[in-house]
Amino acid sequence: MLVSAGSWEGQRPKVISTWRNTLANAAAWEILQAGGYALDAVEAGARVPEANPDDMSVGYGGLPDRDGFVTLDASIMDEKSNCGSVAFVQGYKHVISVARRVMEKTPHVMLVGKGAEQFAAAQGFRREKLLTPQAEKAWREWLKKSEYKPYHRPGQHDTIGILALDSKGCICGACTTSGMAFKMHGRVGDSPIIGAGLYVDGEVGAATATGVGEEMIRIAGSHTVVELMRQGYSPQLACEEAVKRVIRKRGEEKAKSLGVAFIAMNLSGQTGAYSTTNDFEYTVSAPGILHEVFKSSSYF
Ligand code: SD4
Repeated sequence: MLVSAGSWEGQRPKVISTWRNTLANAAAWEILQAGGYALDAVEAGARVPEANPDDMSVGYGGLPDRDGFVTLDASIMDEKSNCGSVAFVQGYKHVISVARRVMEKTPHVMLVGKGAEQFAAAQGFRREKLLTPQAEKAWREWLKKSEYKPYHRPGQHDTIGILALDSKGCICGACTTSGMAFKMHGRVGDSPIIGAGLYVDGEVGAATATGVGEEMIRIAGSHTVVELMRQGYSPQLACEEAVKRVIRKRGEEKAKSLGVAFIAMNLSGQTGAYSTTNDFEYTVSAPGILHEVFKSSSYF
């Protein structure tokens, strides 16, 4: 694992994703290195953990809510600020692709719950059971104490947020998750909320988030990171300022137990990552540095 940026900074094409998402980066990279479009790259990347039953934070195999339902959230955004999102969706694992269809095939940005499921069915997506035996077992174990602590631990909540800059200079992003494990039924986090869990501005750059979504929503986190970059902050300093803003609002004591992390990339291909806690990792792919995992710097 590498700990700091190297000579690959500022190159393109480039992909950055939250956590140890090497296979997702590889899928995105395949498209980018063939000269493909960043939007196709982030969608392809996000679909990898969505299909992986061992990833218990995204798509198929995601941990359910406290009532035992797997409910998914996702969003996608392109360099022209077109965006689509779905929230509180049950029975469809590739919600990132449903979100892209919302963006491309409807006059809307966001569809939720039954309406989103109806739309997915009409678009030909296959309905399937998403609760795996492994996730059900974890839920039954949780039910014994039914203690809800919205803190994210490595390996337990690794929502994927993925940003790509293609060889033509287009920047796009995607974010997909099963949300906080054992959340209240109906709870929606930051991931499908444009500006909170994901934001892209083709003139500036992009940012995405992972962790306790309520905190990102409160400060419109990903939008904040992009606006700071617009004002001249580097992606790294922009991520740091957004995390510190959460900490200032919550106070250090409370913030210690809140996992909140941002990653960002600007149009020059410079990247940044920062977290409240010291367990956050992110994955970068660029010419000469394929799907490398980095440890993020952190406040605590
Ligand atoms: C949420 N931000 O639903 C997501 C959860 C997450 O890593 O990122 N977990 O609040």
